[in-house]
Amino acid sequence: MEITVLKNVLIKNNAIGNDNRSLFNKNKIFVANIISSPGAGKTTLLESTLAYLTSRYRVAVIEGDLYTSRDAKRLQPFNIPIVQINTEGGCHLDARMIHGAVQSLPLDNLDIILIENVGNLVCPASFDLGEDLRILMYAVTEGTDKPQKYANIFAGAEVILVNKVDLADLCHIDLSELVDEVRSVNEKAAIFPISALKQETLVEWQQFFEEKVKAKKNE
Ligand SMILES: Nc1nc2c(ncn2[C@@H]2O[C@H](COP(=O)(O)OP(=O)(O)OP(=O)(O)O)[C@@H](O)[C@H]2O)c(=O)[nH]1
Ligand SMILES: [Mg+2]
Repeated sequence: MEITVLKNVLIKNNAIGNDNRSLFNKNKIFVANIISSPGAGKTTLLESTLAYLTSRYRVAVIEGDLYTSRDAKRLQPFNIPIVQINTEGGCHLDARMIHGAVQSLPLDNLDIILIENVGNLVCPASFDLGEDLRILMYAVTEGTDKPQKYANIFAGAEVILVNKVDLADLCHIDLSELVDEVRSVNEKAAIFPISALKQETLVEWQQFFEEKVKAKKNE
């Protein structure tokens, strides 16, 4: 019985996710869903890339958090539309929440929506939000064993940003071993080792992202 209920939830979520995708496609908005465990560096990445992105594109952010608006406040200086979703304890964003959030965004005046999901390495894997790109951020401080332990979320990502590489030596992490572990559950994802605090490590990733945005504009 419980399994049936869960299935129904996911079927409904996927239907709304598809509606979101149609809406984004109609408006040629590129949407990225950024997933990670708590504290891997999602908001730091947004802080480091929004200056560049907003100088070229019309960007909005949807922030997912259990309770606070702290991440949204960190992004206020960029002066862009930001919607904060508080899940009140819920461990992921779902398509219905995104559908609600976009009602207050100027959809005919946007190129990119960046969604920061709730920090969690399990639940967000199951919920399609209607995004074009699913980005998993993973900090080296989390160890080399997690790709296989949390295989679902690693397998479902099109991009894996291996963050905090500046701390790799301190944490006794061998980056090539970590990449091999990621590859053991996801052969195709584009993998970028970065440090969200250091602009110079973000260049390749930003180029990749920008190409995706442009490709959607020209579809
Ligand atoms: N050394 C180092 N610290 C980082 C890096 N990226 C983020 N941090 C730090 O990690 C901490 C958490 O970063 P956040 O950006 O708040 O992480 P988050 O994923 O948004 O966290 P939640 O939204 O709570 O899930 C902060 O103290 C950041 O300064 C990095 O590349 N290197
Ligand atoms: Mg955050």
